[in-house]
Amino acid sequence: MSVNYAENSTNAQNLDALVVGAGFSGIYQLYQLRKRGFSVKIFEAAGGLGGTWYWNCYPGARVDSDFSIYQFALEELWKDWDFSERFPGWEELREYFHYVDGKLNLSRDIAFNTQAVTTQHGTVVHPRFLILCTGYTSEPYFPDYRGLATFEGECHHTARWPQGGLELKGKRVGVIGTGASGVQMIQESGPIASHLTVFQRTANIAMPLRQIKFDRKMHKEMKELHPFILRRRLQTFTRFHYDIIPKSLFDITPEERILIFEDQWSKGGFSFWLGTFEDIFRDQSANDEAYAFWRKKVLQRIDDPEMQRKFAPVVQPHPFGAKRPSLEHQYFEVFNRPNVTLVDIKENPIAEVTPKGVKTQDGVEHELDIIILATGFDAVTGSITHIDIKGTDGVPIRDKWAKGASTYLGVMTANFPNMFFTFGPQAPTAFCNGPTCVEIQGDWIVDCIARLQSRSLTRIVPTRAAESDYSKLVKDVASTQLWSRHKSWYTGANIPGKAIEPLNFTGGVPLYGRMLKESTDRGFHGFSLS
Ligand code: N01
Repeated sequence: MSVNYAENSTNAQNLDALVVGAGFSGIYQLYQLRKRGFSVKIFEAAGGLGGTWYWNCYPGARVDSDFSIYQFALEELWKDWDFSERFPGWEELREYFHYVDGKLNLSRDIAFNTQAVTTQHGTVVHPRFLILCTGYTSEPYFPDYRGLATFEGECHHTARWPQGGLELKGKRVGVIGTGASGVQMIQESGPIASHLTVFQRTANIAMPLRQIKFDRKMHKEMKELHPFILRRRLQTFTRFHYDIIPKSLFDITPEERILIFEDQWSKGGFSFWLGTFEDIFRDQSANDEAYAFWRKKVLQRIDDPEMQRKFAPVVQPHPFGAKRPSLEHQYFEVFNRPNVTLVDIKENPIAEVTPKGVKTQDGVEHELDIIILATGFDAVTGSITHIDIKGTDGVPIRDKWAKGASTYLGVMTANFPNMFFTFGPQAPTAFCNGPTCVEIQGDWIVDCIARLQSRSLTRIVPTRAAESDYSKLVKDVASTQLWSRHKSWYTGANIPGKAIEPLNFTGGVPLYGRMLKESTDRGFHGFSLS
């Protein structure tokens, strides 16, 4: 395998492994492979570490998982680092990556501003293994609006936010999209913009974040708890430190159910989703109960009856959780402000972008200084299919997966020997706490490379039969769950022309981990070795 690269040069020529991407996964691979004595480098397209936390530096961008599980579980790192908030923002996460760099001495093996390509001239490196750690929400989706290029103001995608920042204060700001990025942008910009216009296609069943700021005493208490949290996360379905309640909400009295809902609601974060009843994920009537509870809470926060109808209709816009719920802290209140307008683009779609703003189909031109595209990502597969990589049969990965992704165990794909990926299709990915998933897949990959070396083997590739069986399993599991039947980035339905399919393995991380281990224990069952 040879991979060309553009721009920065490194001395990397013959490597054991080339890692693409310097977010959580790539860093973990570099650290663990180096520790085992392998030569390894990272190519990173960005100018710094952090992956998603490098690109998503828009106002209000912050993580939606508790800091305690959203960091590396390596003791040499967590014992000396304190986050100041329960859900840290991008600035603090960048500081954390800087700290990790200093502790683990990472940058000496990373070529920044460097993209892995196969067409451009440049130095060629010859890694024995290629590990794509390119993230699942890395490839931004830009809608193809007529006239977008003619807009005279500033227009930015949230995931390509200017690194130097952008002044929103006193500006006429338009946000297109109300997913997690949109929610965060809207609640930050509403109070400071002269006017904020939000273009909403689908209402967001967003839940309370419940931020906490920590003082020194709390840090001390949390450090004592940390080893227990790290162990607890290894016992749960999604590797969060709380778990889905393994019973139906109809098996208990309505009173008991309400008390459990209230309890989980008050905890904030994903507790009301990943910490409630198992049938919410598969049974529409159970799911409707959760939505009814959510709706009652949210209606109290919105003044205008018309706005209430837009944000919390009687009938769910989609089953609760079928799109990843966003976390908010003043989102609904923003729409009570006189300087904020909601435009329902399901009823009245965007017709075009003009030099002055956004024109909707009713002929109204919404004049803007800044357009923010919070329109999401070609998620899960996009960051892999946008790299020009060909298999041994000459077929590029984007063509192989054009009608649907197929992998074995969500870590490799047939015809692409020695190419691994993390946080990609058919793995728990979006249904797993990120840094934990990185460890599970990362440890497996490092162990695989070490075992091959110890047996003097140089090549590993999944068999087509194993890939086909595994891909069927992913679809069978998903077919029992509500999310797989609704349009979202979980299924690729957010990208025009993309195959619609379940992109994640949702049988739980414990089962996923067992399948990986079982393959290794059975001599890399499902793989062809040579
Ligand atoms: O993207 P999204 P995101 N015209 O796809 C709308 C992570 N994340 O960047 O729902 C008009 O969820 C689209 O409308 P609809 C997290 O995993 C985490 O917000 O398709 N509108 C939707 O409202 C998250 O789930 C955080 O009808 C268009 C929005 O744009 C994932 O990234 C923060 C449109 C896209 O929402 C993706 O979140 C940010 C069009 N042509 C991101 N196309 C944290 O909190 C799309 N939309 C940690």
